[in-house]
Amino acid sequence: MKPSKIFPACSRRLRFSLLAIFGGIAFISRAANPFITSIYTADPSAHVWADGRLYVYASHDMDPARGCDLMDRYHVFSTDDMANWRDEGEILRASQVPWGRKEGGFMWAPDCAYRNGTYYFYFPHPSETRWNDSWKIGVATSTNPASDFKVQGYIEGLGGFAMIDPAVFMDDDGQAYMYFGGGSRCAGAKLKANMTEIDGTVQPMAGLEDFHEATWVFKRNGIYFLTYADNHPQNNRMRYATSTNALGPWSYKGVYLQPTDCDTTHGSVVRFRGQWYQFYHNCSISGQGNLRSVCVDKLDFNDDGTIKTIVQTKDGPPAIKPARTEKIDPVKYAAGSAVTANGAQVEDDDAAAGGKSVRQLHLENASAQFNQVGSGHGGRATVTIHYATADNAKLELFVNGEDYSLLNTPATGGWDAYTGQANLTVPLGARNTNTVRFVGGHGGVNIDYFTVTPLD
Ligand code: FUB
Repeated sequence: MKPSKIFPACSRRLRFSLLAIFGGIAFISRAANPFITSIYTADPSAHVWADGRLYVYASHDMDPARGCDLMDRYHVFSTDDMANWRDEGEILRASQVPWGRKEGGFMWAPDCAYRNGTYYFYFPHPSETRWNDSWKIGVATSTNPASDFKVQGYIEGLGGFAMIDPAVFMDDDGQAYMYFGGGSRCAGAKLKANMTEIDGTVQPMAGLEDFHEATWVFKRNGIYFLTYADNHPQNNRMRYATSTNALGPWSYKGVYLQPTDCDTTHGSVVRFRGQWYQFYHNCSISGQGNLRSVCVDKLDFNDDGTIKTIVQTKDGPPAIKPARTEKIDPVKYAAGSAVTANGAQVEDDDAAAGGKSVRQLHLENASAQFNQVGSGHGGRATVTIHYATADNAKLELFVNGEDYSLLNTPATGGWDAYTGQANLTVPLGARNTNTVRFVGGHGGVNIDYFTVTPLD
């Protein structure tokens, strides 16, 4: 593991502990923390957009991890009720950044802003092999909140050292501000109306105590709040400061998110239908500091306007309206149609809904491929695998030959207990031109069937 020069929290010796046993999730899931379990996600930046949904822009911890070096893509998740979360799919990966370092990786904590019909996605990424001194804040744009982003370039004139964790705050008067920083330095500046250039000078954010990284700014009752991660030994905490000016100076207020079980911490604060929420990450699924999972809990204020310490829960916040019925038209692909290889086999199985299951996926490189998958015009679709396992296992998902990373398939209680679900949203080609392949070798998993649910 490569040692980090400026972000020790990202490359500390990984702590190993027993994997937590957790329930599988479905495309439609009940609220729980972490609220995304099929893949590892971190650094959640939450926004409510005009369509009434709450969107979370997260980084993706690649499994297995090497510090935070291998993080090379972003996923977006959305909800309309704080209970049912939808994977909107991957929106950007390192190989799509023309000016990015040739080795990829290092797609760290992002943010997104909206102005005049365009969504601006900001992401920190190094431009050189010597990543530590070559950070840039890239900008990708789209007319959709969670798809079709194209890299436009990067914000010029910011320098390269410790330039991570961009956060963009849009003030009531339409003025946008960008904040960023790591390695004990936090800075902020106005953005021009084009959202891609700094307007004026970049200023240090004065008045913060023990700043480490993970800046976020929001406004309540005319007061600006700047939240950030501190340097608390072993496990960072979230602190905050307030100001009557978007660029400070700031008045330090204290710690409001105590350590999670993770060495890093990173959060965002958003108001959704009258309730404030704190998004953050922990390591409760993996027990590993660089395989993190996004969580959310309520954030409340005291009468004097200070933030109450966040209560970190396993259940998450309550749904804000009865869970709705998603408009879903899933297509089912049964185990019986799998083409197996390297020891995987389709076997008769009374416990499986389809009467057959794919087994022996514990063997290295054992795989089940499904051909002629898909229908309609293609686009984003959620692949949800239904499985049974006595192991805390994983399956590698390939779609049309592209590696979409390991999916967590945690224990369901037995080889016949087909209650497990894991999902990921991926791009599909038109009609039935797609292949979906599950590759094992990471613990045993019996596949009953998988579904494909179009999003676009
Ligand atoms: O996820 C990579 C880095 O870890 C982020 O940029 C930091 O804020 C910390 O969460």
